[in-house]
Amino acid sequence: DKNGIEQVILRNVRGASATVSMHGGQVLSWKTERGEELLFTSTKAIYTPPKPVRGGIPICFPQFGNRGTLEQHGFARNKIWVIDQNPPPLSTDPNGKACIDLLLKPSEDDMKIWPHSFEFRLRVRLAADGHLILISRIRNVNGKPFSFSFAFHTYFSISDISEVRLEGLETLDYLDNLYQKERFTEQGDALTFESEVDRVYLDSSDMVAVLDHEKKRTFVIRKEGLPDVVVWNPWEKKSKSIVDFGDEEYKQMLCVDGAAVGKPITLKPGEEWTGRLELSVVPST
Ligand code: TA6
Repeated sequence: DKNGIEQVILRNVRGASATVSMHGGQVLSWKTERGEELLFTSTKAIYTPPKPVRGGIPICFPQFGNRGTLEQHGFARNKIWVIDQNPPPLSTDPNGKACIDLLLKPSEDDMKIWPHSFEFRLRVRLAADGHLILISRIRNVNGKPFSFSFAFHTYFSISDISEVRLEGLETLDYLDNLYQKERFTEQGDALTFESEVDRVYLDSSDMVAVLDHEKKRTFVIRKEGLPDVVVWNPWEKKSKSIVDFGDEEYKQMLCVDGAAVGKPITLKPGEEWTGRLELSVVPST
């Protein structure tokens, strides 16, 4: 990119593509075989580290949100990752080259602010059917036990926030960031949006769906190892207070994140955690 930071473009046999930046290990683009962009990035995004890029899929690790001592959403999204030359084999070994393995390990400085020896391996794969698969594997190399919270902070591109339904979170409890993270219970119907939403839904099923009425398409989010779902739209007032977010852009995005926030994950020395996210888009009636 213009800062000289390496980006990798994955392309599958049908011409779908995904762009992954070494800046934060962040997916910045996911396109259909017809070249249609499925992820939102702000026209005011800042691509200069250590600022995270507004949009795509920032990786929130080792802390989600502002619930701890680290910067908002932790440092992983602000770091420069490297391409992992010798990724350990995964059960679902990638076929073809539409796959990249990235690695983040703490520097000396990182160990000062978060004194844990971890290895974070991220595999980004664009399957032949256009599904985008992100697998995070975080290992406690040999230090003392550590705990973390995590989210794939996914910005979906949608036509109009007031025409979107989010299905799969009915009846769940959620923590509402707009009310001091207090716990509420969702009613029995799909979510629709008419004001700022900033919630962590707890212990959801492994699949949620974002229906974009105007585009007649549905994003399907499948997840493993990610019990919670973060739902965020800043709406008008909050958008105006975010420097790298256009005033009207809240109408074209919705964050629906596979996450592990309600109960932090604890790893003993040598233990590894895996979080898997599979995104697809299907025509909806
Ligand atoms: O989605 C939850 C949230 O923590 C919101 O409160 C909002 O801050 C959003 O993430 C974006 O955070 P960021 O640090 O990327 O501006």
